[in-house]
Amino acid sequence: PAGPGGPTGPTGSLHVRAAQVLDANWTGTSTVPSRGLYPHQWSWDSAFIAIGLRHLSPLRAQTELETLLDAQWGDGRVPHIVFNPSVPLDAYFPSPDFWRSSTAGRAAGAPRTVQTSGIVQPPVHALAAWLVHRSDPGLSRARGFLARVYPRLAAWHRYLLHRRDLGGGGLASVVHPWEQGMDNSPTWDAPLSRITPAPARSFRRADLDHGAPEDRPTDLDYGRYVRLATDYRDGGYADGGGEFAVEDPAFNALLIASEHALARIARELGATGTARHARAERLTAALVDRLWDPAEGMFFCRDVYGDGEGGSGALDAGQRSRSGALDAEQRSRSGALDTEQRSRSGALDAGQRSRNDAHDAEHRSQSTALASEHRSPTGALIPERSVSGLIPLLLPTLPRDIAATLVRTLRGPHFGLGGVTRLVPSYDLLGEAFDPHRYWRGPAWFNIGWLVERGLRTHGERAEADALRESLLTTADTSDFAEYVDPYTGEACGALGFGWTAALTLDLLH
Ligand code: 9YW
Repeated sequence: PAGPGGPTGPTGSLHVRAAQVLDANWTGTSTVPSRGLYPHQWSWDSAFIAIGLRHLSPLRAQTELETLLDAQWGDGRVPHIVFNPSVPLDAYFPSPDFWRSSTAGRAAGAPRTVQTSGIVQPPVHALAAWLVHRSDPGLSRARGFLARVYPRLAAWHRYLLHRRDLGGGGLASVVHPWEQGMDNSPTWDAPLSRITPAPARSFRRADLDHGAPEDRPTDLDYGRYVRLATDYRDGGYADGGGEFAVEDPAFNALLIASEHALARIARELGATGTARHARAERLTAALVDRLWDPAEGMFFCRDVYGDGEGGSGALDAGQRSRSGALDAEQRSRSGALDTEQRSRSGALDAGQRSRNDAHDAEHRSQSTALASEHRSPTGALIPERSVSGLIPLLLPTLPRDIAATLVRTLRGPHFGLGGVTRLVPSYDLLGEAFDPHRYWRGPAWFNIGWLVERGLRTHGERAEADALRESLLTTADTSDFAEYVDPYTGEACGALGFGWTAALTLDLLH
């Protein structure tokens, strides 16, 4: 297949150039996000990269995910970075000697042979594993791919749903801004302001060797990131003792999408998957219950240790009136929900089948206990419009009126889709902290665009999805697969030849 306008650029089609980026970033067992800036394996990058790689080589895509899961900790966490031992320590900060996973993480079951970070990233992996399987089911079955990754993915979700339910309402919390993936989003400013920064001279920022300082997080941000990570490490990476805990809509929406994918995987392996689908539905209800703000027309983060009154409607009257009321006609517009696709069930031996059923039963009873024990909302919603609050559009079973409202918010003045912006900004165009070039404080990112495109398509917004797809492909092309871009102009920022930009370009071309 060719790019949007056929062959582009002197070196060939968009497809060929995207494949070249992925080849250049491939290490033999996984793909780096960027050769210069990020020379190791990153967790959610690998999931997005596998989604694109499956069109080039389903085997490489499977290997990408298996390499990451090989570094899983005994408590189920999948680390956000798996370090490449042949890369010099000073190439990236924080390096393995900062995280000290094999010693500080011993109680949490960190692997002994590979060095990793001790925090996590959004759980896109089961979704990626399912999509990778679907690209070549024959190869997947021959290699026993799903049978090998299923127990690991199940343990990963179990970790998030139990050890990370710090708010007690059934959702997973992140304990560091790096875990949510949008490092310096204005959403973190309030919860981070309570954290005493580590002194600037106590660490050296390797990121500034590769990126323009005005496009990157500030030194003060880094001081706080370092403090949070140091405290977590020094507590043996045990959960529940920290000062930062946030329930994030994108993180939880991806967990829900992955739980539905895990249900399909279970079914392919011969179990019913029903309990997992049901649990995903309960999580969707918790997401709406705890993070949806009907007056603002989007989801917000909940600061679990914040001192607001909690409940939805944490935004003040001024913020509310700036966003305007929804009119009835727009509210009633709703996209067609995709009928949930059930996977064909594959043949499995009886032993495997009963192990999977036992898994389902275990989850059913744990989730029921959770739902009945914890009900009251804790903390306060953070009144910052991050694109994270639109990502639940990805979920096919989101209530219709909520999906329709999210589409309206995307098109409205805060995100400008189909109007003033080329791509979806990471943060409110009208927000005081908006900066079109500074990392997650405004620029558009391709993984986010891909998720929004999928959400629009899922809810029947075909014309809007087609237009966004076209914009993503054109901008990936003209920006040389940039890490992120100015949402108005598409001007490239950060690293070029970025892994998930190339991978998701390939996926959109198919
Ligand atoms: C850093 C690798 C990672 C992404 C994150 C992004 C950035 C690392 O790069 O974090 O050093 O700031 O924010 O989402 O996974 O691409």
